[in-house]
Amino acid sequence: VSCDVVIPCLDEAPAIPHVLALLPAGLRPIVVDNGSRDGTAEVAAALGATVVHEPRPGYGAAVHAGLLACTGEFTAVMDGDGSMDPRDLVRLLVDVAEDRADLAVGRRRHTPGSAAWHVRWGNRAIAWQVRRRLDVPVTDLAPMRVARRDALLRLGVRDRRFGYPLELLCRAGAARWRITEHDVGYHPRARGTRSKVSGSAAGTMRALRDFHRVWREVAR
Ligand SMILES: Nc1nc2c(ncn2[C@@H]2O[C@H](COP(=O)(O)OP(=O)(O)OP(=O)(O)O)[C@@H](O)[C@H]2O)c(=O)[nH]1
Ligand SMILES: [Mg+2]
Repeated sequence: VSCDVVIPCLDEAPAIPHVLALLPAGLRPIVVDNGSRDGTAEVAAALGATVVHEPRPGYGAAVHAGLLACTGEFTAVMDGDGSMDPRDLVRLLVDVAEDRADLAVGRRRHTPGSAAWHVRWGNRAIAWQVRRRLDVPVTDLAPMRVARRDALLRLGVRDRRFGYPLELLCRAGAARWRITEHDVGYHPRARGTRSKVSGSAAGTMRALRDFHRVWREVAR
């Protein structure tokens, strides 16, 4: 199977070597950077990753740019901050490659210090809404995921900020995709890196605003 791994990164230079080192053989890393000031792009390129530069800021913008750069049959997406283990992608990829799922997603199993209680609780509450309203069988917000590249392109997720994973789940549910969810490890982000989303009040507010916009559109 040919699979690209899109890794959105903003100032993750201290984390990226370990992430790339743990990537299972055969999976091709595509690091998407937009404006890192700590040399993330250079570090990733020196280690053999394809580096894509996206001018627009935002998690969704980075993920979308990475998807456009993918060439393999399958596309995986995971964070580059050291909180996730790329080896967990294998079980997800197998589900899609063996056609048991159209979308395989991770369900974070937190280790101490990986996320504050309000973040875990918030994610779970939103996932519960997705389950209830859209009948999508998930308990987390698809922090790590694998699908076929052409199917992802056709799905047409429009969010370019932090509502991207939520919109993806909503659209996949509406399209009646078969979705499987597997436990994946979740660890404290790498030392020397900084939280962009859930670790600060501003990041959390941004994410909540983006989630609300996605809900409004889904309701429509
Ligand atoms: N290219 C790019 N990557 C981003 C952007 N925002 C976040 N990321 C990356 O997306 C991933 C998730 O962001 P995090 O800051 O770890 O968000 P989080 O996991 O909710 O927050 P923590 O719990 O603090 O780790 C990381 O790999 C980030 O580097 C962005 O604007 N551009
Ligand atoms: Mg993180």
